[in-house]
Amino acid sequence: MTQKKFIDSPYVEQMCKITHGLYVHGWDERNGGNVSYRLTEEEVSQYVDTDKVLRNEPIDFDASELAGQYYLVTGTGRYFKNVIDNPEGDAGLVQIAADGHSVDIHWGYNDGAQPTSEFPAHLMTHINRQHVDSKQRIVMHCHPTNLVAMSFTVPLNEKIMTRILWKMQAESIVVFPEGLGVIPYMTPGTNAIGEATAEKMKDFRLVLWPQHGVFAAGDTMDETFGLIETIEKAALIYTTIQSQGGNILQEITDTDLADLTTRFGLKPNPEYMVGDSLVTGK
Ligand code: 2HA
Ligand code: ZN
Repeated sequence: MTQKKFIDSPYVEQMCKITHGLYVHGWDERNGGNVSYRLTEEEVSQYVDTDKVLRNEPIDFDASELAGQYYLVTGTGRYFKNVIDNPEGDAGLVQIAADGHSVDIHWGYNDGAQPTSEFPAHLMTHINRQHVDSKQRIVMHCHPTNLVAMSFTVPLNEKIMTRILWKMQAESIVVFPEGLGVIPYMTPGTNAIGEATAEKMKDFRLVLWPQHGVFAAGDTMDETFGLIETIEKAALIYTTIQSQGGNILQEITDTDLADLTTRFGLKPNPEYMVGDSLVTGK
């Protein structure tokens, strides 16, 4: 029996669709953005001979907690615009080696590419999200315009950011009841930004990288993309309000937020449920 080809698998198809979606939304210009998708041995072994390693690449931090796990990951320097036409060059299937300091490449990166420059932030996030919920399989980073713009005009404070975004549309608190985690501006592609992001990922599935972008985690590609779509829509409404003069006459009140948590059975961070009104500023 001929083995099914990994390039024809639903995992590569989903990666192509999502990277294309991120590109067409304008959230991943040029080589912006990166996505990683944890796959099980059972899923992978239907398509690739897991005993066969194409290449081994070092990683400069300890990922031994993830040893043996498989990840379909976008490549460093690659353009999301192009992944849909060239997934075997612009993405790869890697397995974390036993010592946690390198990855075995089983498929893809066929013109010499390597995993994303944000691989430390992805793997550190995967470690912490799996502690919270073993079903979490996706980490997604992109540059959503309006959310990034808010990181210039709104204090970098989790409660303030979260409450504004919750109040921009009824859907926000339903989709991200834990709110938005915020780290300081940090240099991308470093272990330090990876550690800061992963620390926030213990409590949040969305972490703002000020003046840069957002990190999101979830169970599926659709759910994780949906998180980003929802928070960016809230940020777009905020931008639009500012461009209409910024004079807010009415809002979703704290009582309305409480009613949403009751109606949808949410468990939001209680500290974010009460605070200043967007209308009166107090
Ligand atoms: O992969 O977005 O943060 C390119 C980036 C780095
Ligand atoms: Zn980025």
